Amino acid sequence: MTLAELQELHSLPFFDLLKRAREVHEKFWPEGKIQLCTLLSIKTGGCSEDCAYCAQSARYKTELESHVLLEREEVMKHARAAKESGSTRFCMGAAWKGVRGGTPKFEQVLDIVRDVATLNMEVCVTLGELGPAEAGQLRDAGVTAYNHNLDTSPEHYPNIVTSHTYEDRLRTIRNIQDAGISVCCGGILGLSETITDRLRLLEVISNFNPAPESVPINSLMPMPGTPMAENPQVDPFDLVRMIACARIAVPGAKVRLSAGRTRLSDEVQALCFFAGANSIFYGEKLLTADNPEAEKDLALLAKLGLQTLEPNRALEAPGIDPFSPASPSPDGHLHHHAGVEGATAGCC
Ligand code: SAM
Ligand code: DTB
Ligand code: SF4
Repeated sequence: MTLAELQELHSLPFFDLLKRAREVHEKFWPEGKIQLCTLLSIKTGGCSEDCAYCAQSARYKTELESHVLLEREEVMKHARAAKESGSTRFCMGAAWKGVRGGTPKFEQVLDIVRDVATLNMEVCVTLGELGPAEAGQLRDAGVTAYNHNLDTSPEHYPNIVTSHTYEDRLRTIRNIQDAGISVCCGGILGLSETITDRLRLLEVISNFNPAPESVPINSLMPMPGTPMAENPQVDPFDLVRMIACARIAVPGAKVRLSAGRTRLSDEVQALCFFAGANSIFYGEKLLTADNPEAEKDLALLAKLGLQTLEPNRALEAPGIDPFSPASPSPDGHLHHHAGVEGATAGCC
């Protein structure tokens, strides 16, 4: 979608936007189920990067307890527990600028991925910058999706991060796509961005080819010691609008209502599900920050009559109607690698 199209959508009266998003959601996701994903930080803190929202950056004096890369058995313990609790996707995060093939650390990550892949869950990792060879090795080890967020617009990004560029992020995304791994790419609201920045992010993401498999929408969790520690909370109606726009812009992707749910009421979360969110992080912890209790989430889903999704390691796109104006490329997600260049034109 273009920025102008997104601006037109976003400026609709709230209920008109919700109605449009709901129509797209029901068409692309007729079963209306919610995917449960569990996060684990496998390497915490001490990151060289200066992302202004992140408690794991070594540049800021935060209250975080760092730890080195976890051992395989420790990770497996968490992955098994996640599966038993009903999660169908296990997402492992590492506070690194990126990974390099041939290093003992990367070999250890590959071993961890091979183990977790035996559980028959979707296996997602988020390890920072990635080259083509490393992407291929992760795919061969059993990674089904790679999370690499663009977080905001290309214009606002340098106000948030200076230690790497938007171009660097897009290059990694291209490497993931080329390796045939599904891309999980989204952003954060609450980084002192404008509405235009939010819609520019969606413009870029909606022009990925293949389309992303999932789009996480995080709300900033202000972390003491970071430059964004005092940022105000995002207006819940703005969050719902963003979810609705993401649903329309990337109709075949799971839209994940991600960080920040501890500060959302049940009613706002219900509105987000209505507007097209169909995945959440599930379990008491995100990477380092708090998440709602599992029982509380299950109670909310039950109250809303929402069922949870079964695992899908193939990560196939749902039925895509090639004649619908809201459709992504008819070729779908994983087969056609036109890449992200179209998205970068004029952006960076
Ligand atoms: N180092 C890797 C990277 O930067 O891609 C992976 C880990 S990083 C913590 C993953 C994502 O978590 C970030 O891109 C950002 O969208 C989100 N995130 C980090 N800190 C956050 C916070 N305080 N509030 C909301 N989202 C946050
Ligand atoms: C994503 O978009 N959000 C998750 C996951 N992908 C890796 C991470 C949220 C992190 C929230 C802050 C924390 O736990 O430190
Ligand atoms: Fe490091 Fe990722 Fe945090 Fe940035 S977001 S400081 S790259 S862990």
